[in-house]
Amino acid sequence: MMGARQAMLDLSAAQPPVEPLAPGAVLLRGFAADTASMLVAAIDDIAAQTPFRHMVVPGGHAMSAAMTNCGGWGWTATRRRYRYEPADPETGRPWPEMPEPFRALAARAADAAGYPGFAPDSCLINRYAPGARMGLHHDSDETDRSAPIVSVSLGLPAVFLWGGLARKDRPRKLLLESGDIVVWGGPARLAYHGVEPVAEGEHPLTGPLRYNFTFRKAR
Ligand code: MD3
Ligand code: FE
Repeated sequence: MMGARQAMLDLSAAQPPVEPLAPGAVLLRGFAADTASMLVAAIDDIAAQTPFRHMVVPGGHAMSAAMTNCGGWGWTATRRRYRYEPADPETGRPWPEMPEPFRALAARAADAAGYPGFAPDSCLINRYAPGARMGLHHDSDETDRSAPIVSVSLGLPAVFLWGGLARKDRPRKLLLESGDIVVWGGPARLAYHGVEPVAEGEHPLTGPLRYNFTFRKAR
C-alpha cells in the first residue's frame, strides 16, 4: 500500500525550503530545528571542557558575545591579533573534537545549498545574552576562501545585518530564528555582516540566550 504516491505525500520526509539570499548565499529556514536540543546539549558539553569567554580584540574592547570553539582549529582574538589556534590558549589543551552530528549537519546544509563535500576543520560557537551584538565585519582569517561558511542559529532570535563586499554598502536585515541555517559561499563569502543587540526573551531551548555556531574551513 505504501506506493510512490503516498511517499510523495509524506510531509515528514519533506526537505525544508531553500531560499536564495544573494549569489552564493542561501537561507535554510528551520533546517536544524529537529536536532536543536541535541545541539544545545553538545554545546554545553563543549563549554564544560573549554569555557565561553569574552575575547579582547585589537582596539582593546572585550566582545559582548562570549565564544568558544570545537574542531581542529579555533578562532581566537587578542589585543594584538586574530588567529586560528590548534589549542585553547586559556586551557592549553586542544579544542574539543567536533561532534560527529555537528559535522554531519554542516555537510548536509552545505550540500542543500549547492556546496557538496564541505569538510569543516573549525567551529566557532558564539553565545549572546540580551544586549550582546556583533559589529559589521567580514571573516577573512581563513586560508581557504573557496569553502563556504555554514552558520547555525539556536535559541533567542536576532536581527542579522548583511551588507555587500564593501563596508560602506548599506546592510539588509534578516531575522534569524532558532534552527535557521545560512550558507555563505562563492561571491558572498567575504560579505560584511553583523548582529544587532539581542532582545530580552526566554526561549524554551536556551532560556535567555542565543547561540550561533559557524562551521569553517580555516586551513
Ligand atoms: C556572511 N557570527 O561568528 S552568523 C561570526 O550570528 C559571525 O553570531 C554571526 O559573524 C552570529 O563571524 C553571524 C552569519 C554569518 C557568518 C559568517 C559569514 C554570515 C556570514 C561569512 C561570510 C558572509
Ligand atoms: Fe562573521
